Amino acid sequence: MELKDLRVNGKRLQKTLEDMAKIGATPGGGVQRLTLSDEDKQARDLLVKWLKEIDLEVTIDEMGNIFGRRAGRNNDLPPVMSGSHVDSQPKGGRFDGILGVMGPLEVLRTLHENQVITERPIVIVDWTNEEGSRFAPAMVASGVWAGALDRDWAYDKTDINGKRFEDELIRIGYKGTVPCKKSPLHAYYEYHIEQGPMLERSGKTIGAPKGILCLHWYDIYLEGEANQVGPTPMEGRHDALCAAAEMILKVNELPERMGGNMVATVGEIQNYPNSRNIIPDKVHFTVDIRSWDDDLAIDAWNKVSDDFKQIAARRGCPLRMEETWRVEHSPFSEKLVQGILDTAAELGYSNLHMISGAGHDASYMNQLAPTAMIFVPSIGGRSHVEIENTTWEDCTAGANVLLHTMLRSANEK
Ligand code: HGY
Ligand code: MN
Ligand code: MN
Repeated sequence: MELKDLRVNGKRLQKTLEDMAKIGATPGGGVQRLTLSDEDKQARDLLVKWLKEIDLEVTIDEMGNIFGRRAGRNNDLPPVMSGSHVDSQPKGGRFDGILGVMGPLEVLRTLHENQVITERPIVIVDWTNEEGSRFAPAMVASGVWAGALDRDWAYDKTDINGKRFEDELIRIGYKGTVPCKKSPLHAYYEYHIEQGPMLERSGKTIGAPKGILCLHWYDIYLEGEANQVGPTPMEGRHDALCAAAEMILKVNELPERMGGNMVATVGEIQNYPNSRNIIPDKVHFTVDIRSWDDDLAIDAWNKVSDDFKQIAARRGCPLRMEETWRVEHSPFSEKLVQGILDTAAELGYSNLHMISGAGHDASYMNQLAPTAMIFVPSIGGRSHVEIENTTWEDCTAGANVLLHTMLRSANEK
């Protein structure tokens, strides 16, 4: 068969996604595969089994990143890499991340069964802790591999129950010995659901984002004064939750205040002692600011953190603010992005040049090598929810575009 006529096996891709969706399946039809949980381990074990079935050289590095390497004709050449993540949000969907690992797996299965040898080696990767939900920050393992984050700093991160990242990596048996260190790449492709409404609204099948917004994460801690809610007069209270409530609305108002081109969200909050008849005296909440304009995002933070200081002072609630993580906006390789649009058109798929509001490991790979992403529609634009869904036809379409863009890059001398 001529290379141009190669197509993935959509039914087989669907089966791998269905098999993976059984791991950590939730009653609402989604998945819970929190980073370094038993469910994450199960998915990793299944992935490793599948990688070995097609004779890939499997390695696991110090951050638990799983690599499957397929030899090319010239193995001295930097490889083409494609991957994403098997971990999920607490009540996540059946496509976020896992499609970007099952997609390249399907591509390599297709090359394997057709005895296609490429000029360059090809590497598939599962990046540990892309989500950053259990252990902040997100994309931590691709960040360490890229040299942007420190391994031991990541090892010491703890979850809400005080469990350390490194200890959990050891517990599930995925703290590898291979150094988590970048190596030359010819190109990096990440296949992913859009997680937003743009493709569906425009009636297009394939999205090619020009890049990813910057992501800035902060953690806010407030102290108040706990007391019995009945006898304590309203005036003179130091109610940490009311202070937080005022601050959270300031975050919500921020994008409009900054003139748009930004999103800002408080997604996580803990309130203590969290008893209906005690005035709250400790609150922690998170702030997530994203924009294509890094300076605008920083200016937004400077403005809203000043508001926080004023609110805290007025309410007598001491405030601690930490910058948890920043990754710059990532403009992808124009050559690779155009290659995705052209390949989609050649394969007969409608396509859209767009932007990614969701963060991906591609942000860090983009700092090392020409990088681009392939998106397929999220039904209703929904993601990070159990009803996250994409049609099998669109999953297959995206995998075909991935097949041919990877082939083109892997056959470049
Ligand atoms: O935060 C994100 O956009 C990604 O899900 N880590
Ligand atoms: Mn993802
Ligand atoms: Mn996600």
